[in-house]
Amino acid sequence: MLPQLVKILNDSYQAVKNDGQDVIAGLTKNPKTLPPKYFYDDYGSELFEQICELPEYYPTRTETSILEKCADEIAELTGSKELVELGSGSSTKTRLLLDAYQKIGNSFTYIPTDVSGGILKTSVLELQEKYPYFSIQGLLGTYEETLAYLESTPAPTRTICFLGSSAGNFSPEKFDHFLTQIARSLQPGNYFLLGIDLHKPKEILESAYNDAQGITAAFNLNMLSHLNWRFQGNFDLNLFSHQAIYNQAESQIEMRLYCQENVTFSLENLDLKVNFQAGENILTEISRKFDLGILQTKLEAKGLKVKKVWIDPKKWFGLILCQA
Ligand code: AVJ
Repeated sequence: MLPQLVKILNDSYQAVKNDGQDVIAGLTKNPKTLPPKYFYDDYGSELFEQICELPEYYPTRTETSILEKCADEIAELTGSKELVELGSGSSTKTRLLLDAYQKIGNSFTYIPTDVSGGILKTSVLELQEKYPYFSIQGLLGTYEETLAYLESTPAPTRTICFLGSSAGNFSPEKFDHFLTQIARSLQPGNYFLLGIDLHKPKEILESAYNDAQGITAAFNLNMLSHLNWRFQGNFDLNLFSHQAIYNQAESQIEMRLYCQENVTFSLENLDLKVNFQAGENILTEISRKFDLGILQTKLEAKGLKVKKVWIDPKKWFGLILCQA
């Protein structure tokens, strides 16, 4: 059923023995780290949907308010016949763009891509019903797999969108490499639409990542249960606790899981044993907050010409439209 609806770019989301090299690398480092993509098993994607609705979590509703104002203009400026979205999740905000492209009335293909098969399949079904004249083609895979695929399938009028400030998860070096891959996946005249979280007071940031209901804590802890099922692990979630702090010097939220005891866990499928000392932590996510000017210079240096920028009145969030 799934392969007919959603094209699977490889088998890395089955717990095969040679997978998870990034987990091994991260957990054998000091300090320990894990890649944020492991938040998003099906339950994690569900928790993220709940985060987007939290009163403290401003990014989703701020970006939505910007899209409500500029979606028509984006559709007109780009005139694209293909919209690819990286990390599409439920594609909720994207529907504003899809509505705008529908008004233009061209033949149109939407390609949502995600690492969570569950949410991707559900959204593709819903979208196909809501937009019967669009071709909807889900791609299940990581950013790297998706961008490699896009590079091999050029399109004359393509827009790639990357919303929600997920670009904040990359270190500056990884972001640089990511933008190179984006530029390679676009032909001259194609577009890149980037949603980006901007600098703001520490208190607002820290409460957005430490919500009162504890959903963000559950989302963070769920990474360990994801690793448990994917790699036959035995992490005891009761021994870990969530922390999110804003590192002002690096302009980034840092989310960690703190281990409370001296303990060893194993991930059988990876032949890995992981020792923790009481108080030791794993860095599970950085979420960088950007300066628009610096970011624009960076994009231009990658051959992505900034065509237009939209921001909300509080200057909390920005949408940047670039052309290759
Ligand atoms: C999906 C990466 C944009 O960094 O704000 C939300 C993930 N982590 N709450 C973010 C997240 C904790 C989110 N991104």
